[in-house]
Amino acid sequence: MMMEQTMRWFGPGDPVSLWDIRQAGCTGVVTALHHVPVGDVWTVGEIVKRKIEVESVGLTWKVIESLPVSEEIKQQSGNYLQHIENYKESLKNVAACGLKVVTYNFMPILDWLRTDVTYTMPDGSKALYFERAAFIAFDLFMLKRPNAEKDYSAKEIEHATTRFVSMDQAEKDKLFNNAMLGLPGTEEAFTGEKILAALKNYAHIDAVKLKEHLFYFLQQVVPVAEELGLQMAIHPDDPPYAVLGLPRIVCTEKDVEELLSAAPSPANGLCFCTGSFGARADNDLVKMLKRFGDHVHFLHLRSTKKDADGNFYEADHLAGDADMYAIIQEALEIMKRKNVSIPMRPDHGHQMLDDLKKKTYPGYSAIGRLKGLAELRGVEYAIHRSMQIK
Ligand code: DNO
Repeated sequence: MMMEQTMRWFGPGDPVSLWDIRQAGCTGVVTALHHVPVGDVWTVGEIVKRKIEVESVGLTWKVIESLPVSEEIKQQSGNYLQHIENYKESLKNVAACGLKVVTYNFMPILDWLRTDVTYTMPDGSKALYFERAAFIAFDLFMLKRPNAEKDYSAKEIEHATTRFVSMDQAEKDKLFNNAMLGLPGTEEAFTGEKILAALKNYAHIDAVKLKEHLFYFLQQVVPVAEELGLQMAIHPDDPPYAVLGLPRIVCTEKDVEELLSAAPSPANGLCFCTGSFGARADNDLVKMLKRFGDHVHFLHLRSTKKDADGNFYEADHLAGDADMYAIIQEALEIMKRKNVSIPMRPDHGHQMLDDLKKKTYPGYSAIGRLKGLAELRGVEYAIHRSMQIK
């Protein structure tokens, strides 16, 4: 059994078409109803409409990415109890439409964060990049977050200052815009004021408190998901550590252990993103995969290249720090043992060839992802064949 190969599709507005995705060799897409406001119920009508659209080109839709968790639920404020009820209602509706995996995250305010979404590689293709000194410079000198300096060492502040002084206005503007990019699937960026106002809501929410909120959410929704035959798949935090003073709580093996035991169920699981977990040197990806294999419901395969200063860029899928051979081998072992096919997608990809002339969502160009998928598929195919021969 091979992994189910998918790509993310952002819906009808995505410049990468469903046919492009099919021609890349996928059998399915992962997508979401990005137009439904966060916190509202996904209705059967809207889900079916999207499903028919996907199926009209011969693809399937089984994995949602994402059914977003509202800020109210993360903060346990305002209407959060109603939002949890709405979430359960959405789960019922997606299950009724035959969907299987529900990806979500519990990152406060922001989703993933990069300082440069068009970082030029030596071959001229563009990658996503997180440069720590630039990020600290953004935080201290552009966003001017109150008390930000307390989060950094004197040496880091010195580096960030030198870095900031070296930037011309165009580079500063680019950094600001990149760091303020909104959630994937939207064109909207945050503004400095909006972020600073949103950060205030977390002044009294530390990692311990945020974990309590996550566990409460899980205890509410996981039994419903289990009953419906759905699999919940939490996406790790990216980058996997606190940013802008915000707690990040799905970063390490210990975090995963805790969230799985907070609501024990086969339905409580992971979107195992090798790129996000892999951006920390203390995460042993193969060990984690082995340990949590029964709860891995969806795979994001991507490889970052890190340096000692905390910078990382997204390398070619087989060329980063993640041991993709060992990861795919372990995933195939899990699939064999459980007799299931785990859906995967090549996460992100470089902007290359004709991608460079197009405007796509950062990380989600067609050709770069096609290349990543083709390489990953080759590795999987070879390991799969050798496992059968053994
Ligand atoms: C980035 C993605 C994430 C992911 C969400 C899941 O490219 O992997 O944005 O979709 O965090 O909720």
